[in-house]
This record gives sequence, C-alpha cells and structure tokens, in this order.
Amino acid sequence: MERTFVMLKPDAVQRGLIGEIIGRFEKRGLKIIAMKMLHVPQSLAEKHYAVHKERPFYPGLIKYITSGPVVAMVLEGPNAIQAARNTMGATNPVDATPGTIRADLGMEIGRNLVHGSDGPETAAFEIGLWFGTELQSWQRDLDRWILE
Ligand code: IDP
Ligand code: MG
Repeated sequence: MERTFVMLKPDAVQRGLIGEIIGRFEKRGLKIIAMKMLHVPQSLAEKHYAVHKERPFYPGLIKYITSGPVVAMVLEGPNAIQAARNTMGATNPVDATPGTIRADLGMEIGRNLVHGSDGPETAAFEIGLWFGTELQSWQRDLDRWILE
C-alpha cells in the first residue's frame, strides 16, 4: 500500500471544481486518509516547491499557490503515486491525455489545477510537510470490490 500527497490548487477551488476533482480520485478507488483546506503560507509554499527555486517560473508559481485557498490531501492505494499522477495527466494541460483532470479541465501549464507527488521520496517529504506523521488509515468496507 502506498501514500501520495495531492493538492487542489487555488484555480481549482476558485472555479468550483473541488468536488469534480476529488470525485475522480475517489471514484477511481484511491482512499482519502487526510484532507484540509488552507491558505498556503509563503514559507510552506517555498518549502514545497524548493526543487524549482532556480526555475524561471518559480516566482509566478509561488504567487499562484499562495493566491487563495487550496485543498490538500493524502491518498492511499496500491501504486497510489502513479495512479494519482495518471489521473491528473501531463503537467501542461495541452499535452495531457483526454480523460485526465488537466486535459478535461485545464488550458495552460500555469493553471493546471492539481499537484501530485512524483515519487516515493517526494511523497514522504510532502506528506510530512503538510500533515506531519500522525496519519491513520481506515477500513473501507468496499475495498474487496475495488482491490483484489
Ligand atoms: P508537476 O506538477 O506535473 O509535477 P513540475 O515540473 O514539478 O510539474 O512543476 C511544478 C508546477 O510548476 C507545475 O504543476 C506548474 O504549476 C508549474 N510550472 C511548471 N512549469 C511551468 C512553466 O513553464 N510555466 C508556468 N508554470 C510552470
Ligand atoms: Mg512535480
């Protein structure tokens, strides 16, 4: 079982797409084990996107992510990291496969609606950064119909 960090960015919240986007992860079978809405403090945004510090888009990215509330969550499931990334689609919505969140709901890379951890180390770092270590999973009675 794997865990991943997913965040609905400020454009997703402002556009009223929280339910639509969470529903896609939820219906697929990824289990929500933690979730909160918050205004991202500058310091948290900088830590979260520290790997992109030297990139030309970094200032705009920090401004975007701190521009309004986000919804942060931890999703659990087999291969949750890859499953969530595939449900999101490619970073640039114009390159994303139809059927993915970014392709179906987005137009530009700078407003791509959603974040998902890109690997096991990143997921551990991001879950710790946003939620700490005290996360508890839960028994989903439907699991035997979703997971073999
Ligand atoms: P990812 O979110 O698919 O993992 P990353 O390459 O890690 O993509 O980039 C992090 C975020 O930075 C993207 O989701 C997007 O919001 C933003 N970003 C990346 N490249 C650009 C760009 O060229 N222009 C504007 N924003 C960008
Ligand atoms: Mg990334």
